[in-house]
Amino acid sequence: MEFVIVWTMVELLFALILIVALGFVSAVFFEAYRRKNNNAHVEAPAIFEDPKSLKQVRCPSIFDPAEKYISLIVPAFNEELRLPGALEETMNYLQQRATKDKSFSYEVVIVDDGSVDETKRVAFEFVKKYSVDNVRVILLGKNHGKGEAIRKGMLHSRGELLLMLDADGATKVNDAEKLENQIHAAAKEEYKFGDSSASNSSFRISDIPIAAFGSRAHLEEKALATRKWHRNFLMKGFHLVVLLAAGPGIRDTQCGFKMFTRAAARKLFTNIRLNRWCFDVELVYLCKWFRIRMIEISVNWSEIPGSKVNPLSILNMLWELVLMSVGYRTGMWQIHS
Ligand SMILES: Nc1nc2c(ncn2[C@@H]2O[C@H](COP(=O)(O)OP(=O)(O)O)[C@@H](O)[C@H]2O)c(=O)[nH]1
Ligand SMILES: [Mg+2]
Repeated sequence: MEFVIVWTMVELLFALILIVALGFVSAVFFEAYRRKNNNAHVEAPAIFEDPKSLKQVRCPSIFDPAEKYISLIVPAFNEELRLPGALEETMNYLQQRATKDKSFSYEVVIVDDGSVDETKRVAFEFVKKYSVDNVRVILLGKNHGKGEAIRKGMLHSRGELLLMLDADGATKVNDAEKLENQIHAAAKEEYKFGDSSASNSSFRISDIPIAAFGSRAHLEEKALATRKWHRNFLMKGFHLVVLLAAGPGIRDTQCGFKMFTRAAARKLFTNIRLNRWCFDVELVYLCKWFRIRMIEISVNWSEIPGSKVNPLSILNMLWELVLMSVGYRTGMWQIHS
């Protein structure tokens, strides 16, 4: 009799595991299918308003020709405390560069998706101070995630080069020059710029698809030595999953400091489907698919208190990576060029 009960328990457990696994697989396929046409995205128009005149400003599109040299896209969610300092520093840097070099033009696009603190007010204060031509705010209403905020910012910016950077100033903005220099060098190489037979006059950096990934991989050894073993274990595990999902090429996919040429951004951000923490991994996958040249460049990085990453984000990361693998590998997610 006891023997029978034991087996019944094992069977029950087995059935339960089977049900959970089946449920998970169905959920993945359902969600991947739902995102088939990128329709998980927010297609609300991005409307910019000049807080001084209260007039609406025409919303640019990534398909328009560039009007600025560089756009900085800053995702900001509940950043009333961290945004002001980092943004002030960024604006000082940009203004200094513009004073020195008359051909340097810029814009900062802050994307807030439903912050419940004073982020919106803080951001609009910067618009007032620096004018709507230089600082713009996109409000997405409700929270969609960092990836979605960046996607929206990229699709409505005007730069030849587009830089995404975190609102906490974890990477100092002057490292942008490192990325710019490497992009310029790679572009020249790609088009044999040094070759006198190439036509230099028609050369526009915005037309050459290149992605520069800021990287903290050079800090990894030190981090491994100082962090708790379980965090290192998690990190190694994450690297392995990323490798399986997107393949090799970029050691640090998750750094918040990345620069794209307009041509690259147009291809990448019209296709991207992940909207939270793992959109960076999808960027790597898409770069490879499009054969967009990727460069990984070491940048400075400081851990700023107040991170929005929590244990739930880790589950979300795994979920997004599974979604992506299923979406692309089953052919459900088509890439449009
Ligand atoms: N718009 C938007 N930004 C987000 C969201 N989650 C994170 N961010 C932004 O992403 C950047 C990096 O976030 P942070 O919490 O510092 O991540 P960590 O540095 O990886 O620990 C910051 O600018 C955040 O405001 C979100 O849901 N929406
Ligand atoms: Mg941070």
